[in-house]
Amino acid sequence: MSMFCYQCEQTAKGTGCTVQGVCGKDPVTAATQDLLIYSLKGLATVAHRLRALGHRDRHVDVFTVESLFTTLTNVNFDPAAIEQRVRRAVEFRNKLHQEYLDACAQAGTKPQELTGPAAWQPSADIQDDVKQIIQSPWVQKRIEEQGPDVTGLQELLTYGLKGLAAYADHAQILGQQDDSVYDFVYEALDFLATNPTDIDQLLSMNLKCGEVNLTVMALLDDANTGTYGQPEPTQVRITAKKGKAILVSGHDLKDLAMVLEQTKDKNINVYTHGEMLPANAYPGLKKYPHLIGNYGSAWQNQRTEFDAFPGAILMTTNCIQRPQESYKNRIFTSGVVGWPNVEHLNHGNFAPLVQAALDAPGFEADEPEKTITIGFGHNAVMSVADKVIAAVKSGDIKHFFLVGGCDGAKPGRNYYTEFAKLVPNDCVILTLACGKYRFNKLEYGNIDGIPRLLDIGQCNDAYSAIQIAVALAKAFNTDVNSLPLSMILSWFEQKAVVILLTLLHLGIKNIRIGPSLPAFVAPPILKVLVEKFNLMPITTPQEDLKAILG
Ligand code: SF4
Ligand code: SF3
Repeated sequence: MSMFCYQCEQTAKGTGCTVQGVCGKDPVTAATQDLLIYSLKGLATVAHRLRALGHRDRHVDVFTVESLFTTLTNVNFDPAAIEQRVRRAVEFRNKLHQEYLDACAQAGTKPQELTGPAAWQPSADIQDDVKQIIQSPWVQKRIEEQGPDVTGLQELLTYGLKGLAAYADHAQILGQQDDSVYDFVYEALDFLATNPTDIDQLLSMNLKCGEVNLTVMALLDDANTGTYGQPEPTQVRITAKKGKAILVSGHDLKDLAMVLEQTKDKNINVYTHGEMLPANAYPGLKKYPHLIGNYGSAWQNQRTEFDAFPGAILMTTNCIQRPQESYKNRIFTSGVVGWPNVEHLNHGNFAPLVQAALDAPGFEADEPEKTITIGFGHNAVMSVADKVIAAVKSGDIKHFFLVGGCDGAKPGRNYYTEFAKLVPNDCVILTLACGKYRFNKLEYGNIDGIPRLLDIGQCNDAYSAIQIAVALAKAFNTDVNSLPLSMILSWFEQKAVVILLTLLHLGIKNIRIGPSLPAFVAPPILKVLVEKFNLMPITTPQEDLKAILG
């Protein structure tokens, strides 16, 4: 075995990637990521204690959150960039440690002696540490030594933190931060640094992660809507127009805004891809006439779609895949994303992207116009709440299905297409995240003028879905679990993990999850989740619909 990673849904054989990641992650990158997580635990151990003495450091906070995000599936495959973060984590830890000693001296208290990751010193050449991990991967070692249940719960928390960090980073980029969020990130990493084995404690820390993530999602909602306005129902073109072209993928709205600004008088058309589709519904982004619409579909189709795209491509966040030679020179990364030898654009300077678009041929002709409707965030749905409530009361709407989450390459994900097709005509489908590409170009019609498919937005907009559910519950004087609403979720990476933790923290029951269960949730832990929350794996669309609608 040269690596061990089981953090995402496509993990090899449903148990763990041990030779090479299915995502393309190699053993060196995997081991360097393990080292980064370890060094962040050390940094957090010190930061957590220092914060208790009233000392905070925003620079370190942002670094910690960005570093966690870096290790999320399909974000950064560049071991050199990750190694640099390991060094900086140790530097920051040492700096904070000195501040901790000074603060203790000032307060007249005895500093705690720090051990484990907080005392770890990297080898002169970090590659020596990396080689050791490759010989004996740490997560695998913990599974062998303390069992899959405890290790799985520790990793569930680690992955929850990665997801939370991704959302916190997005919010922070647009100026929304909260000390309580950083406090929790350090508290949880410090907790993990002690190698906790108590199942109840681990479960409750996981639910706390879900709770804090709700705060993060609210911050992100404020950040997005405060900067670009409330998304509004919008017809988005999904076919190309003649001309030079740039494709922006991932989740980072600010990067897209900067690209739009820097191309506005360049005669270049800008398209969204994957999770960037919902950007077309924001007033502050759709005001640019050269934001043409969306091109392509979800992340796992990018190697074909980017190959066919006759322009330049920007990958702002997950999910990047190994670029093909055919477009390696016209794809760029930004933010925490990285791929060896792919040009990384820093500090909002997208000039190389613009130049690559001008050098590429562009689309030769307009494709026939086709559109889909998006933009049903909580504000838009709430504005027609009276209509929705009346339709439910009159029996015109019988049930709501939230069919949302990640997409991926597994054939089992056809379930979601089939499910959406089979949903009866008197039911409404709410959707979000990239899994919607499985069914968002089908015709659904409407009920009393309410579209039967309501696209809430990115996975980053899960807060909107929660707000809509809570508002419906309030309108019907009941709780979310008693609504005619079923959640059918698809997961792939760690952002979906933390959203699930948030839903569980909110006490939401009867969630169906697929296409397969996480490898890191061992059977005894699954049993607890089933007993407490009636969490269910998906079966077949027919059976699940029958079970829900009777
Ligand atoms: Fe495997 Fe997923 Fe880990 Fe990649 S991120 S190595 S595919 S488990
Ligand atoms: Fe998709 Fe990667 Fe998760 Fe934002 S882009 S949902 S998988």
